[in-house]
Amino acid sequence: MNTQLFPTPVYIPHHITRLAPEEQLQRTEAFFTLMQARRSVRDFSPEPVPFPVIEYALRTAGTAPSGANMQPWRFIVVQDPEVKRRIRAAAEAEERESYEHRMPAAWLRRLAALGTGWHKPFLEDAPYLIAVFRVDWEVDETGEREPTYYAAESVGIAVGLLLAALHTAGLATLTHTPSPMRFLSEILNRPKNEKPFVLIPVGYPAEDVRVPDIRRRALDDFMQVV
Ligand code: IYR
Repeated sequence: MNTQLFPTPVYIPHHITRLAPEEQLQRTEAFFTLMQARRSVRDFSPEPVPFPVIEYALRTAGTAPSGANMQPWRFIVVQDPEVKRRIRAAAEAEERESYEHRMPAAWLRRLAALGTGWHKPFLEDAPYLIAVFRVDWEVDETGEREPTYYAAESVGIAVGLLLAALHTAGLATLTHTPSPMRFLSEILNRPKNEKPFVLIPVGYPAEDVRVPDIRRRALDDFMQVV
């Protein structure tokens, strides 16, 4: 029988600055304007990026809410050119197979408008690749597996905060999901309880970068008030 006592919660005060409605509107509007300018970028400059900026953006990612506060994320920052080269080679091999054999026509038709393909030079050009892993279980003191909860949702929220923080710093990102991503676990020596979630090149956009002319849904299209 498990005789372990359940911990009692410890509460502390929490303060948030109360804003006047005009100030609230002004700030949310300003944040929207900033985020509206974010685009997924597929052409990166090799120009270096200050590492402390990456660290602060990752601290921000780590503020995300998570199931049972288990913070089921790991972020591996890749800057070693040789590791980037291996990641690119493995990603391109999988992506080539996907584009040429695995992806159904409907999917390829969707991607055609974005101009994507299996060549992934950004995996070597970008100064940093942030490989995000989802922790599916932890191992407790007795060696027992303890599951995490809502891991995908938690990591997804953390990645959203990360993209916003990097964009705030004037950096470009791509949420890249080469499929399957098992090679990332091998190349980066990750333990079995971590699953690759997404691979994020980070850097400055290449000079004269162009992005697909896509539209965002209007608010009325994705919000309903009942
Ligand atoms: N992972 C591939 C294909 C791809 C899939 C989706 I969904 C995209 O929005 C974009 C690309 C690639 O990175 O090219």
